[in-house]
Amino acid sequence: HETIYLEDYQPPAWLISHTELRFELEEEHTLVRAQLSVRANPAVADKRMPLELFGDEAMELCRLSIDGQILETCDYQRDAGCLRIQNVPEHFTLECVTRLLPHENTALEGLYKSDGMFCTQCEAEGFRRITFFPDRPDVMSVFRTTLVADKARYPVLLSNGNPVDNGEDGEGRHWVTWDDPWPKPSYLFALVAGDLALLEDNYTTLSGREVALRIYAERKDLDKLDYAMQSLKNAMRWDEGVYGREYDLDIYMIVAVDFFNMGAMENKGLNIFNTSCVLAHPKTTTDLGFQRVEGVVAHEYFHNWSGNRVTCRDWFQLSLKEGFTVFRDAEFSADMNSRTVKRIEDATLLRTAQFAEDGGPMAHPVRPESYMEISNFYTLTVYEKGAEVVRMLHTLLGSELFRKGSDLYFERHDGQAVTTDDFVAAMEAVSGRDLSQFKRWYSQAGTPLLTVSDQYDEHTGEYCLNVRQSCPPSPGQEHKQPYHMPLAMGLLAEDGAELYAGCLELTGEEQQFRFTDIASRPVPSLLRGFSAPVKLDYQYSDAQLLMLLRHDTDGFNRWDAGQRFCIRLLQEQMRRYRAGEPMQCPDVLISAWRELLTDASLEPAMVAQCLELPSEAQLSELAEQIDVTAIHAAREFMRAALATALEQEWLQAYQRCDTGAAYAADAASMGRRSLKNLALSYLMLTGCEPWLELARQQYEQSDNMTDQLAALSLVAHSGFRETGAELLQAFYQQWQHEALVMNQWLSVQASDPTPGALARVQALSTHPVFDARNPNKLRALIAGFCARNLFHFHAEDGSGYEWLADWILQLDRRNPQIAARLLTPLTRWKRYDTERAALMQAQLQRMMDTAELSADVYEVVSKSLM
Ligand code: HT7
Ligand code: ZN
Repeated sequence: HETIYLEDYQPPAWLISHTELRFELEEEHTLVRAQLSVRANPAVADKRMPLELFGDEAMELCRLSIDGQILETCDYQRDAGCLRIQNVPEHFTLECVTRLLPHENTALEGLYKSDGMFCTQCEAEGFRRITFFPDRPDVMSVFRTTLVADKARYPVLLSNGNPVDNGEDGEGRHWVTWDDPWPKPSYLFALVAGDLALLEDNYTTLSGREVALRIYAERKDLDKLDYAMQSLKNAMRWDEGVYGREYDLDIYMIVAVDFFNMGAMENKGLNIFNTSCVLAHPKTTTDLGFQRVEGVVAHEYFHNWSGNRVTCRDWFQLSLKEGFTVFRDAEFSADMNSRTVKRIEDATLLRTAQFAEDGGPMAHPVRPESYMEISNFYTLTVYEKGAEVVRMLHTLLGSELFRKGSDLYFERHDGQAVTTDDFVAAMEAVSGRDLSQFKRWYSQAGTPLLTVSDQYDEHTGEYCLNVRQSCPPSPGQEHKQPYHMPLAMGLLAEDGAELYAGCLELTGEEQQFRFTDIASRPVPSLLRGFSAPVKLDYQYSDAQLLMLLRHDTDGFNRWDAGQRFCIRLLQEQMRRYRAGEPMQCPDVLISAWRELLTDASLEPAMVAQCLELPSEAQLSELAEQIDVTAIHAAREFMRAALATALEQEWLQAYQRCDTGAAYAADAASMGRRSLKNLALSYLMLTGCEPWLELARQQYEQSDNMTDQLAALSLVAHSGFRETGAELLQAFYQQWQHEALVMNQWLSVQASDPTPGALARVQALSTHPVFDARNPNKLRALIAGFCARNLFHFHAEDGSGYEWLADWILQLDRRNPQIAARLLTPLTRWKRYDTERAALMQAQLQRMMDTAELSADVYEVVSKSLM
C-alpha cells in the first residue's frame, strides 16, 4: 500500500471544463457514459504530461475514445487505480464507457444500492468507482447528468443542480437531465434514483431568490421530516445573518438513505443523509437524535460555502472545509440552544476522544502530512480539533474582524480549491496580524499541556501567573515548537467576586503575566470556555474548586471545576480500590451536589451536566496506565453513594422536571428531560423497588422516545433482570419495524454492563434485526459494546478483543471504511496493563498476518503495531 505525501503535491496537468454523464440504471448493471472536455492546464508549463485518470481497479472499462477515435488497450496504460494516456492534444473530448454493479457494491463508495434505491457517495475518492476521471478536488468541472431508469421502480431521478429536461424512453423507462452551473470537483457529484416520498417547502433568500426545499425519504418516513426542514430553514437564515452567505441554486435537496458510511454528504444541491441524521419524530427519536439532526442538517448546508463554493486543493487540506464547517455548525447550535451546554458537550468530546487520538498511533496534525487511505483521516482531529483552531482565530481576532476575514476568504477564493494557509492569510490580511506562529496548530500533532503556577504578594497587591506550555512527541514529530493561543481567564476573590476577566495570549514556552491592585489572594479561573484545545495543570485546592463551582461567572468553568473535583475524588477511590482500602464519597461532594440539585433557579440542562460523573472513557484518557477494573469500580461506587445520599433530592428533581407537558423539541424541555432522566438513573441505582416502578411507569406512559428509551436502558442495565428482559421484549414488539429505533435497542443491550455482556452481543449478531451490511447496525452493536461497555470489552481473557478482530476481518472484505473505523479501540493497546496490551497486540498481529487487507485496515493496523 502506497503512502501519499503533502510535499509531493503537483497542480493538475489537465483540466476538465465540462463533464457530461449518462447513467443507464438497470437491475443487473449500470452503464455510465462520460464525456469530458479536457484541456491542458495553462498554469503547468510541461504540455507533454500524460493525461492521468483515476479508476478503480475492479471497474470494467467498455470503451475509451479521444475526439471520436477509439483507443485500443495498447494506446493507454492501466495499473493499480490509474489510467495514463500519453501524447494527447491540448484540447479534446474524452469519452469513456464503464459498466458497474451497484447491487454488489457493499463498500458503499461510488454508486450503490440502499434498500432498493440507487445512490452515490463520492467523497473522498468514490467518483473513480463510477468512471475514469481526474478524481482530485482541485479539478473542478461543470456537470450535466442524464439518468435513465425504469419509471415504475425509480420514479424519482435526481442529480446536482436543476432539472432541465426529461422524457420517456419506451419500455417503461424514463429519463431526466440535470444541469449544475457551478463548477465542482468530482467528490461533490451525486445521483439518486428510487421510489421516494417528498416533503416540500420553500425559502426566500435575503436578496429575494426563491428556493424550493425538498427532503426525500421512504414513504413510511414522511412524517419524520419536519424537524430537518425547520432546521434547514433556520440554518439558511443563520448563515445569511452571521456570515452574509446565501444559497445559490433554485433547488436544495436532501435524500435520506439507510445504508451510509458516515452521517451525511454535502453534494452540491443534493445532500445525501444517513437516515439517523435526518429523520426525527418525538415518538421514535431521542433529544440527542433531534440535536444531531439539527446540527448535521446545518453542517451540510454550511458546506455550500465552506466546502463547495470554496473547496480543498488536496485532501491534506480537509480541515479547511471540515474544521471551519464544524465551527460554523457549533456556533449555530449554540445560538439555537444553550451556548454553555453546547460548549461542554464539545469540550467533553475533545477531551475524551480527540485527546486519545492525539496520544495514539494514528495521531496526526490538523493538516496531515501523509496518508495511505484518506478515508482514515476523517477524524476528530481534522473535524473537532480543526474547529477549535478556527475558534481560536475567532477569539484572537474578535467576531468583527473574523467576519471580515471570512468575507475576504470567500471573495478571494470563490470557485477555487485552496489551502488552510489561504484561510489564515485572509485572517492576517484583515487583522494586520502575523499568524505564522499560529499556523503550528495546523502542522503539529499532539495535545499541548499548560502548566500554570502563581504567586501573590499581599504587600504590593501584585498577582503573578506563570504559564509554561509543552507538547508531547507524536509519530514523526519528536520536538514541538510553542503555540500561539488565547487563554481566556478570570480572577475571583475568595468570596466569589470577580476581580478580573480577560484573555491572555500565549506565544512563548514560558510566560509571566502580572496583575496589580489585587486586594487579596485570588483564585484563577483558567481556560474559560475551553479557549484552547489543551490540557491544563494548575494545582487547585479542593476549596478553590468548590468555590469556582459555586461562583464562577463563566458557566463552562463552573461545570469544569465540578468535574475536576470529581476526577480528583475518583482517582483517589481508584487508588483505594487497588490498595484494598474501603472507598469513600466525601460529604463536601454530597453537599455541593445537594446545593446544585435543589437550586431551582439553575438551568436544568446545566445541573444535569454538573451532576454527571466523568465517563469511564474520560477517566481512561486521563490515566497514566488504564486500569479498567479500578475505573469501573470507583465510578460505580461513587454513583451508588451519591444515589443513596441524595435519594430525596433526586426524587424532588425528578418531580420538578416531570411537568407532564406534551413533548417539545426545544432546549428548555430537553434540559428538563435530561435532568429528570439523570435523577431517575440515580434513583434506580439505589436498587429500591419503588424506583423500578417509577421507571416502568415512565416507560409505559411517556409520549416520547427520550423518556421511553431512558427508562428502558435504566431497567435493562439494572439488577432487575426479569423486568429488564420484559421491557426489552415489549420494546422490540412495539418498534421492530422502525430501523432507527431498533439500532437503539441493539445499542442499549450492547452497552449493558451487567455480567454476560459478550454472550449477549454474540447472540444479537444473529438476531433478525441485525444486518452486518448496514453501518448503523454495526455501529450500534459493535461500537456499542467495544466503546460503551469498556469493562466487558476489556475482559481479562481477551475475549472482547478476539470478537472485535473477528468482525474486522470479516467486514474488511465488505466495507473497509467501516472496518477501519471500528478498529479504533484496539489501536490504544499501549495504554493498558501488560496482559491486556499483549492480548490486544496479538489480535492486531493476527490481522496484520492476514493476506489482502484493505488499505484502510492495513494503515490503521500497521501504524498501531509500530
Ligand atoms: N464531507 C462529508 C464526508 C463524508 C465521507 C467521507 C468518507 C467516507 C464517507 C463519507 N460520507 C461523507 C461529511 C461531512 O463532513 O459533512
Ligand atoms: Zn463536513
